[in-house]
Amino acid sequence: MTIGTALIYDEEMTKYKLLWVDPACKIEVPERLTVSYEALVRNALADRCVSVPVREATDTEILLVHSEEYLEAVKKTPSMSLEDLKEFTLQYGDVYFHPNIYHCAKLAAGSALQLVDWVMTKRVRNGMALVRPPGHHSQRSAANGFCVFNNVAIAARYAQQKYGVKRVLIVDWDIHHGQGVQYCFEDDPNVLYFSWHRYEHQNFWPQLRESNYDSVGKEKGAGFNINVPWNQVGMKNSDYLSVFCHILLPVAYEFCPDLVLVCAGFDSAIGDPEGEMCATPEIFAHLTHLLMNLAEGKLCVVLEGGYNLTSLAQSVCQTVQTLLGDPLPQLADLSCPYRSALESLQCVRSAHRQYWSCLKHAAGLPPAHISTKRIKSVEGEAKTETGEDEKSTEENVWPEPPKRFSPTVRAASVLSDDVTCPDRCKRLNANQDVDPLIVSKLKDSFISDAGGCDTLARVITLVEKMVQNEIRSGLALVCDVTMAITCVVQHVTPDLNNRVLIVYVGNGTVPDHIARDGKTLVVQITSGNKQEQKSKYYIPVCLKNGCSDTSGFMHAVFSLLLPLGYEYNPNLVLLVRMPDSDVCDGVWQHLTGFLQSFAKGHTLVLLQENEKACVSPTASILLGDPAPPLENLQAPNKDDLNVMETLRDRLQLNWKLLQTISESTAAAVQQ
Ligand code: Q9C
Ligand code: ZN
Repeated sequence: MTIGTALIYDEEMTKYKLLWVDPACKIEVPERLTVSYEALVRNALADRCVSVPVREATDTEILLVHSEEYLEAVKKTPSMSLEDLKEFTLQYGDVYFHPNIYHCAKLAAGSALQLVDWVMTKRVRNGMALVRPPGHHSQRSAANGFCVFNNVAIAARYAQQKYGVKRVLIVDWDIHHGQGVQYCFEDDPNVLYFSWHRYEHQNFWPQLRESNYDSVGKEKGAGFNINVPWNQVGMKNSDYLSVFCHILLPVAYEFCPDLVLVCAGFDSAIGDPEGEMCATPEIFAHLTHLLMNLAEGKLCVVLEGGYNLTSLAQSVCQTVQTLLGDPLPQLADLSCPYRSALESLQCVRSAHRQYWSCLKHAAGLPPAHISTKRIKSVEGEAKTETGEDEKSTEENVWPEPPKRFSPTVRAASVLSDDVTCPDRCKRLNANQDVDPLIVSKLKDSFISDAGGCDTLARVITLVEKMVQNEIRSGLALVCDVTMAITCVVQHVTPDLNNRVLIVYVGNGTVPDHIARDGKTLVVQITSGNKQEQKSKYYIPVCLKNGCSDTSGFMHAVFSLLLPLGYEYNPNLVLLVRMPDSDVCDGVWQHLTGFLQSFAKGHTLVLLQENEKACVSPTASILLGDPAPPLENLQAPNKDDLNVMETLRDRLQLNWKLLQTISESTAAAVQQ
């Protein structure tokens, strides 16, 4: 089921460049593509992908987005003289033409279409296209911002037309606003466009009023255009993750796309001269992973910007490696999102609360002091275009992302022989695989019947192999979940560096001694009333209708569990399911998928013995198969929302990634 990842690249797209002096355009160089591709080859990633050939987009395809006049004008550029090209270029903003760029622009758009073809026909699960020129700034009748044809916009229309795809999600993580994409789909409720971008109160290119958070789409498309303006430079991993957890993911799951396209600009990464942000290349592994279970895994990533060649190449590798299914890198020391980021977050959530039921409960108004008017930058403080900011680039040194090692065994199970499970999941056998030392140790510590002890010994063996990085993730049916949790925690936490995230789904009592010292963080999603929180490290989320409530459950995952997990940064995740939990398979599968963001994918799923039916669906996710779409996410129950919001309010003092309004605003509201 886990089919491959496409990689589209052709050297031909390196064969155009800037032929005259233009400071605005000098960063868009052919090496952007060669360094990205060479890094994929060097890291043995290119070889693991399915190499898909490029093709030119046809006139008809280009005309899905662009005007005939514009296409005809661009068609003339290959035969133009240098002077004519310069002249032609002048009518557009921050773009250049070259005799070969028309050819490359057709290949770039065609690459995006090839990717859509291969994904839609299931020849691959997902993929990435490395293309030049980029696309997201180009408009119906205009080139702009290094872009000639709008590759991703064309791909979205093409998917709708050729494959009858209904809903397309476009995630634009480039640091510039893809205004071309916004204009194309502004009034279209079937294409949800999300973009975050450096904005600085309209002082950053392209300096458009309509890039602000209050441009939400028009007419029928109202609510389907989401702009997240960054009003300061220096945004970091936690700022990006916060926007994913508190805006994009809940909305994307409610939208329930049939296809996801990414405008993948890596100028949003550290070291980039345009973005001047501080997010590390590893963040793109996480952004990619968080999108990988939407649309049954149909994810097409298309290169846009990215101008620091080192940062770009590393970010591309992180993205492709994630598409291939390798374990995610840990994101250590996630700090509090910046106040400016929280202000933007709050503005976006309040602007969209009328359109999305997952945001209904968001604070009603943007903070009072935030104006949508342009704030003129102060003289002297303003960044000039004269290249005077070398300093900031120098300060940005970052370590090369560590190698992401993949254990040889992707998933293993501890099951009795009568329980069926996909063959790709390795069964840990009682006789061959268990260290007798573990068995005798267990017999000493726990009073238990011989059978139970044998299972526990296999579970501990499994955990040990996960710690040793021989196995990535595991699954076990045990007769006493509480006992199993205790054993596992006692086995791994004596190592002072180990932290275990325990996600406990359903009713039952988590042993008191476990959730106290910070070596474990317990998040329990349950029905009915749990007593007051015992410590910072025991967090009960009580849903009125229990875990059967899909919307409430997913809301808890996005607004609580993911931020908590990222901030806690565990080395092991224990996912526990009680028999009466009533959580539906689909929700369970998405939860299992999300948890693999943490602990380098080391997730151990513990199921109480009569939960045999969910063994296969769980194993399939651990093995990397995409989860089925969750259709029809309704508004979460009002009482549940209140419970979760109250919880978030209370916990955000300790857990900073839970915040959705800035502290200054919170203080102002309380006065
Ligand atoms: N320093 C893409 O990333 N403006 N295009 C440069 C401001 C043009 C970016 C001048 C930036 C275009 C695809
Ligand atoms: Zn860009």
